[in-house]
Amino acid sequence: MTFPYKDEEFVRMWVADMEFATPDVVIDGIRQRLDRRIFGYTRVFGQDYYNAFSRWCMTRYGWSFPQEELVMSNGIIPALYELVEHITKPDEKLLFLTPSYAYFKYAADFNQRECVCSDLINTDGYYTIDFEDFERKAADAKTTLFILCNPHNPSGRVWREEELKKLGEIIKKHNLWVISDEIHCDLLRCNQVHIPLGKVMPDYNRLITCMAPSKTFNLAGLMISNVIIRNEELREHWLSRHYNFDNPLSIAAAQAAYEKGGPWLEELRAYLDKNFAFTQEYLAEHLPRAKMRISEATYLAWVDLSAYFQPDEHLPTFFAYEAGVLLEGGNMFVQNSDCFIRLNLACPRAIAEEGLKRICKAVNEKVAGKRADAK
Ligand code: LCS
Repeated sequence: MTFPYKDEEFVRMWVADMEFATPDVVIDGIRQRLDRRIFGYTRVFGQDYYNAFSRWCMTRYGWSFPQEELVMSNGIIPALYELVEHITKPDEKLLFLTPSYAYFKYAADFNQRECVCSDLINTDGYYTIDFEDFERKAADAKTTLFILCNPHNPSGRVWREEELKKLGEIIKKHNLWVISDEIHCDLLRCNQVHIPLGKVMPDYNRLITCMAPSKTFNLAGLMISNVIIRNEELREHWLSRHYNFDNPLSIAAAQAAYEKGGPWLEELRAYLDKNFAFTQEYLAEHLPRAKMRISEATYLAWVDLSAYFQPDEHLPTFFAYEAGVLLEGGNMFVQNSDCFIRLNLACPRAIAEEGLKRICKAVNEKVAGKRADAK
């Protein structure tokens, strides 16, 4: 595609990674490992990594898991692709809540499994689960796997204990496998608390929890993430297909992040809170019919532009051409997402401001153009 902007002129508010440097403690961890100068085949052998990550989970979420349940993956996406293949049979279906991170659907498509979507209910920008609809879909004997995004990308919801318990009851009743993708769980607004699904379903064996330092510490390119598999047979299967070798620098980075990255994360969260408040105020002033509620988690703002666009308009293309802003939106989130854009606010405020300025200008010019056409 060719755009009226040069590559360096775009404001990037799309892919979910950050414009912030990873913390010094992580760089120091990598450097120390680098200085050992031996990079042979490596895996998470000792206790140290488990100790660091499990302490992180205990301190922040009051949740722990046995060491043997932890396996490593090069990412959550590859884990999803593999788990879907192994857990579901070819004629079985996979359930998730929509709007959704599209890779849940891609994991089904890749494995030629059917998807079943349960639309979230949007009340003034606050998304809740339609439990009746969810249970009806969960009750289908062919639905065997549910992928939960906890917290939820793109709505930013942090699921409350009552919601997780209700989901847990339905999951149990229908004996579903469940993958709880908790990759965004560290990125909470300062007044929020994350609850791992594993904490409200402590004895449920068909549960897999995915967490990673990648979003939290801007380490996605190091490709290291945690998959906690309770079911022994599934875990054995995973281990039989993976050597479970990992990049030694990635292990060092992740371990340092979990051991020493807490204070940096608190600063990041405070900064993100302000970016959200700023964005909400900016939109209220310059694009008053846009609806945005501050996300409870993630660094992603989910903005309803239905007052300005038709459902069939491709918003990422519109904003790339008309505003020089790269963002995600509309049917990139499977369904129940027409006329929404998602803005990545993990950037310096000046960049967010420039992006917002361009977004508002482009929409206001579109509206003005329409009015002029009408005359
Ligand atoms: N799961 C969720 C819910 C995500 O949001 C992402 C990244 C991943 C998994 C990817 O995990 P990885 O394979 O990197 O470990 N989300 C992105 C997004 O919404 N836009 O760009 C990336």
